[in-house]
Amino acid sequence: MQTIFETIKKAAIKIDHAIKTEDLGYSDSENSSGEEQLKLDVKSDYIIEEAFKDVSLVKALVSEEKEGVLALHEDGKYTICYDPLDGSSLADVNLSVGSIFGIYEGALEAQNLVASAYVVYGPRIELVLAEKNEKPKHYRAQEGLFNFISEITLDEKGKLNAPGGTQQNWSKTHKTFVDGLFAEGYRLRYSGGMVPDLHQILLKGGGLFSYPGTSDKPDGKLRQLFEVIPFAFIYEQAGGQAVNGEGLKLMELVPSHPHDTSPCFFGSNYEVNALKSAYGLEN
Ligand code: AFP
Repeated sequence: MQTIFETIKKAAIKIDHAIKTEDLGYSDSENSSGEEQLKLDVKSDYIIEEAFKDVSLVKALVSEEKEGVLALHEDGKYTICYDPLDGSSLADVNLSVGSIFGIYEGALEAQNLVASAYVVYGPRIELVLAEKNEKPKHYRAQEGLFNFISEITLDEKGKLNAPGGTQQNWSKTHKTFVDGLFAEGYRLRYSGGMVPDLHQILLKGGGLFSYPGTSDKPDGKLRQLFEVIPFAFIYEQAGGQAVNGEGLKLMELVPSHPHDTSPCFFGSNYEVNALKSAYGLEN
């Protein structure tokens, strides 16, 4: 797994350079979800594909920016599903964006995730790596090298509330629940970038990030393989919870298509248990 983590670090340095030096405009192509691609989306995807193509451990790559599976090494052990530049539409207003990696062994479903990682491209480049039975590890880049900072543990109860999705399309249950957290004094922390928003909750002791099913997006917006499952793994390894709002842990998801989405809630135990109660689910 260290070879894969080192490859992610090399790609991260190159992507950060591209974000800070290259054109932020749109390309003339769309991704497999029909979304217009930024030139940075395409470049970041290229950097990651090039980085992994000679790593014999990697059987295949699945990118949020492309349809299908890119086969690399027949005898490879892992399939890496990744979002090369999540929140890329925020780059042109100088907000933080990120890359997300899910490392799977076997069929592409949550129970086969063996490790995950994400990179935050902000004032500094930050990296979190997570493996089974270990706390997630936080690193910060300095002159191209990643220095270990600490292991990450979520408090039982936090202070931050990151409510995603278009509020006018929330269910009444969800609106009542979110308003209740604010009435308890939670602080709104939502940039529209999943990676920095979830990174902040992890590092600032906890809270809740929610992207529910909405009337316009009943299955949510965030992709299971590239975004939801990798972060669910990290939140559970940090001592928190990650659920879909219908009684399922996100680490039990079985996508039927590589680009399937899911409603998702990630957070400290107090907040996720409160969500389950509000949604009429048993704790
Ligand atoms: P973009 O990649 O289109 O900027 O979307 C970012 C994202 O996928 C994820 O990073 C955010 O958490 C989520 O969308 C924000 O969605 P809303 O703007 O609907 O809250």
